[in-house]
Amino acid sequence: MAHVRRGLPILNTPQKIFYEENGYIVIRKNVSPELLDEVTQRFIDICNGDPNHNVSVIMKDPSLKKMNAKGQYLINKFQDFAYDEGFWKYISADTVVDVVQEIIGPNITAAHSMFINKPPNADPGSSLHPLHQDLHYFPFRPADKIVASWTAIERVDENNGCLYVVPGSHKGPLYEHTYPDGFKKNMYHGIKGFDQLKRVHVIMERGDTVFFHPLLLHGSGPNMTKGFRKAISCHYADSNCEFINVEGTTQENIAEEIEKTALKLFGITGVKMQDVWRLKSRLVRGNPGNFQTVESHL
Ligand SMILES: O=C(O)CCC(=O)C(=O)O
Repeated sequence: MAHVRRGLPILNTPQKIFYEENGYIVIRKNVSPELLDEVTQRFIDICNGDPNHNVSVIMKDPSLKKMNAKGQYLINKFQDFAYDEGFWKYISADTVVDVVQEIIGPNITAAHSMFINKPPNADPGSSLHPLHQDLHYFPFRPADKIVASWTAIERVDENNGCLYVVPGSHKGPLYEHTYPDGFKKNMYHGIKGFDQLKRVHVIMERGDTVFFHPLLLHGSGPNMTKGFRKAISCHYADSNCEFINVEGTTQENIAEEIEKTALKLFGITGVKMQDVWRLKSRLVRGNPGNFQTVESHL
């Protein structure tokens, strides 16, 4: 039976067809301004040194570090905050999760979460995100049972580094990812040789959310404005997704980096990429399936 809100389907048939054909769908005014204010304030407070949080990874823009920038003028990403009750309000927001349920079904695990900030004045090579597919980072399948939400916290367009996508590319394979030529940021892998593909810039207003498939080719440009470009995002998987062994696949390079980072940040030895995903994931709705097989989280 179709999932409904106030008597209307969450996604209508043309929206479902658009997602299936293009690998993404934008839902306008999907997240309330109040919730966006709350998560933004939480981001700023933690950037300013509030120690009371459960954010696993806090990343600084390397070009802004050299300029001695501070706080939200320096920090460009929070990652893995499913166990932070402030950010959990976004991850578990009904307006987001109802759309996710339409795409991947009722058993939903939040597998990866990010607050992405593009501060002003960064080196453009550092501010951009190269063309990539998110499935490169995920050791679970099937790909059709994974979806990302990405919500604009302010208007995003080509001037401040909105997302761009290659419509329909989710129907292709997972490509080999490596570090791009030029600026290298930890784990920002990209694919090479696809510059001729037609890119669509996804222009969005505050509160709009784009939902997209993990094989969709996408990236974002640099923020060339004097303001910030902030967004909040979560990758959701059907909890019944199966973990895979990535040895001997194109994902071996990222597995190695993730395992080394887990050792450096958390002192966990012998950890496999699959364990990292189990540790940081959190059940959102339905049955726990294959993800919540360990007690603690990072
Ligand atoms: O927010 C951005 O600029 C890009 C985010 C993205 O593509 C990702 O983290 O996979």
